[in-house]
Amino acid sequence: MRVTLLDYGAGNVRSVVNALTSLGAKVHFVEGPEDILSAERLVFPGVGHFGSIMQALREKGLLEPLREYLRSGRPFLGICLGLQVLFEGSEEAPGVAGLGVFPGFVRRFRVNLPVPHIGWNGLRPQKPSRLFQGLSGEEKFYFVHSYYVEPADPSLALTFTDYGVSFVSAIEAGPVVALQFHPEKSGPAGLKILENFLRGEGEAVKPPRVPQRTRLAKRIIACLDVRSDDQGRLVVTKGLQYDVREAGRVRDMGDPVELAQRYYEEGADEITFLNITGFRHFPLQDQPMLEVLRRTSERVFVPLTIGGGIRDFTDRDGRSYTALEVASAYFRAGADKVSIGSDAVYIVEDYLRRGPSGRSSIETISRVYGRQAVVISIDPKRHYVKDPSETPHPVIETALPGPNGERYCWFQCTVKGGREARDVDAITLARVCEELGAGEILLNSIDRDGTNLGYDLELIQAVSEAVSIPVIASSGAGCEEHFYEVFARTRAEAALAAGIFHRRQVEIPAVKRYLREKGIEVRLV
Ligand code: 1PR
Repeated sequence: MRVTLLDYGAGNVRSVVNALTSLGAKVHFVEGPEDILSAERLVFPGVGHFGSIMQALREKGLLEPLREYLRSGRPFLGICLGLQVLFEGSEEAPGVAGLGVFPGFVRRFRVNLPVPHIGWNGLRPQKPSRLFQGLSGEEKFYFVHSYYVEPADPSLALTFTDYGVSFVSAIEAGPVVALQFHPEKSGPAGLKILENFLRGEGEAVKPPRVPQRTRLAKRIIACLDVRSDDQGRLVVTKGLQYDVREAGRVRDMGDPVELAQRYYEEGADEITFLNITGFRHFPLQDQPMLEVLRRTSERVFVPLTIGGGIRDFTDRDGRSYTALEVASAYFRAGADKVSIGSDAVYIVEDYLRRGPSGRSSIETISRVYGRQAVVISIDPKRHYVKDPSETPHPVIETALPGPNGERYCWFQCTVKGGREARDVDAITLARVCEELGAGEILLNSIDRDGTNLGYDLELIQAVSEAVSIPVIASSGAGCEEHFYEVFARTRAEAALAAGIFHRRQVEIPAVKRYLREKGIEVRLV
């Protein structure tokens, strides 16, 4: 089945292509106006900024062909910005006209909640549609956006979603459908919607169980620490307090692509790969890691994050690469987000001395790919003091006293996989990174990593209270109760674990069922 894809060149459309291909579609790219006019089915996955997308369409001479196609009665699927540009204009780009196919405007969220709205949320269908065939109504879909459409004609709304406000999360008008969420990143439910669009036949239905109000789910993330073993093969490994060797050999927990696929099938809401020796090697020479990402993104349809070695780099021949170039290679290989570790510490040290440079990896990558694509991975260690006056860093009074009975501690950042401690604390680091454009914090703990003792709740609470972007709690999960604790007692939006999943001590479905029973909103597959 032939699908024409409109890629205006701003972002990663690989996941949309992978999802369509996995459903048997043959994807052709729009190269000029005639490809739009001759398309049988057109898919428009918009990424980036409303103003840039409209400018790119104008410069490529695609505006009129697109309007003509939308009037032609042939199937159209818009995704995210591919929905928003159908309207007259957006608060994101005042004065820039949209396609104006439907009357109405695009508004920014003005809610007392973190913006962008990132994560898995539900749908409240407003009318029957072929797209809902095979759905129960309880599924959740992956959203990442700061703006939503307000159609002037209420009958356009296909679904509503709640996030501080009820907003239109999908529209349908004859053969034209457009979705605010990303079906290509929404697991089996998203693939079902894409399949229903591609089939384009059958009865319009309403799912049997429609929620009264939809809720954002807390996310469960599976993390794969990847490095070469002593034979040079890339393997998933797992450390204890960051030491990944056992009897002198790198612990081998399995193949990265196979494990990622297993976690996807078990219901992981995201998969994170950390190339843990990325600080030593140059990641663009690390073709196997790019290949792992490519192969994973062909079969795993939830968001993928990659970390390790995202920084400016000069290779042996003296050629320099920017962190943005490194990140772009990862996005092209199928990543949705990159995670920055050591470089974030150096950036914050520099910021505290001189203020923002405008050229750091955090600033450059978030300007091009958006805030939501930049995660900061922090590797802190507890540093105990007898009295808060001993340090200029923000201290907490801890319920877990230090080795000499110290009642206070601060959380010291490290670089190079925990090998080197720096004079920066995790709270300051998180705050500055948010200001520079980071979209999420992945908060590890060297003290808890691999111990199964539970998350460092004091650390997670301190950092998540200091920022308004989502915090992913990491390190130490040992049983279902630990996941509940972190959601009940801190403001973490997501919980990440590695060892217990690799060793099958606890599996993802069991974690989610436990959380659901305790009243925590989760996505069940
Ligand atoms: O500094 O930008 O090159 O990034 C390197 C990345 O690799 C950082 O994100 C850093 O956290 C990670 N990393 C470096 N060395 C190690 C190591 O283990 N020796 N792994 C490492 C960090 C921590 C988590 C782990 C959780 C959960 N691993 O990723 O998965 O602690 O584990 P658990 O559930 O088993 O307790 P750069």
